[in-house]
Amino acid sequence: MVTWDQVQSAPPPQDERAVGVRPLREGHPSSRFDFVEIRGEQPPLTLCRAVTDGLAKPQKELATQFLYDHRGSELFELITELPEYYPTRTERGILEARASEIVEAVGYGAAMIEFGSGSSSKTRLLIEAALARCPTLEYHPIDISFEFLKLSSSALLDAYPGLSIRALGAEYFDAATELPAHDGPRLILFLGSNIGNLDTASAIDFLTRIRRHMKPSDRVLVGIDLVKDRNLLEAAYNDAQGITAQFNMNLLRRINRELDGQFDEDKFAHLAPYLDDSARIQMRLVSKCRQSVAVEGIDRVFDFEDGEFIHTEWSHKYTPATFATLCASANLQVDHLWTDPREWFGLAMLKA
Ligand code: AVI
Repeated sequence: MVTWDQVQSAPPPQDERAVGVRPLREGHPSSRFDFVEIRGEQPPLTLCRAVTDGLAKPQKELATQFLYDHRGSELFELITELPEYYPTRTERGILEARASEIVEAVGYGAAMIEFGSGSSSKTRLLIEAALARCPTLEYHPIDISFEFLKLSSSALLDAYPGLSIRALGAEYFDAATELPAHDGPRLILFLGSNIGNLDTASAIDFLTRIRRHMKPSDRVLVGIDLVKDRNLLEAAYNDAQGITAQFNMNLLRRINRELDGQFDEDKFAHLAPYLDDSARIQMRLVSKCRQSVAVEGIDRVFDFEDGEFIHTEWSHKYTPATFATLCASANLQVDHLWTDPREWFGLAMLKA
């Protein structure tokens, strides 16, 4: 058994950036667990830079990644359980019904690589289906959160004796160019409609990076939220309990806390309209009046007109055709699309 203490004894990633791959767990007591950190060539975007640059643009914006601090991640977990937020439970339903079929569509003895693995809770369905077919499985979760990787790896290793884990601490884009090697086929997972949060150019760039390293037997499984009635879409991002509003507003709280900002939450509102022409939800923080907000930590004052908004997130919705076009731009082909009976969500299997 791999204990929490054993996994926890992995040293945390260091703050300094260095290019390359650094094994952190030499001599670990469990030969079934390994952790590697991939450091990108670019230094990571800091909140300081994101605020300084993003709020100086004519269309003010804050980079989506800063929604996910500890509190933001907790709030997102709550979002996934909201009655209006259908994507998580719908994707889970598809996996419950189709996991064996999905695993069978990839060759015997495939390794699994997962981008943005988080708690890996939905992935368990695929892991179980794979282990029902083949007694051992190599799983490579990739997440920027070292904490999440440790926690979820410990639980998975305890639950599945046939599993071995080589966790990667990395940003998606850095990991996409360092796909873990495996002699047999690889099933690369990008679940949860996370692709929808990338703008179109970034989504193509991400898929292209993966495509460059794919063997003919490899497959990519992508979770996509499908275009549907706008009322359903807008309800999912403007929930009655106001949890999504708190998730969005947490960004202003974070700036106040980390950069000595003076944002008054009562003077901003959360709004997430569905934009028909680009088939995406836009999360906004709307200024309720004309105001100037100081952010003392970066020595800046930002002026807002009444009704002016800060863009915080895109959430793209696809049709089978628009998603196939996106994939074709990355030289990938949709081999199969599994959906729920209402066709609200899809799991697309891509091949090179
Ligand atoms: C993480 N991602 C897929 C969510 C989505 O649906 O786009 C993020 C989210 N933002 C607001 N609610 C959920």
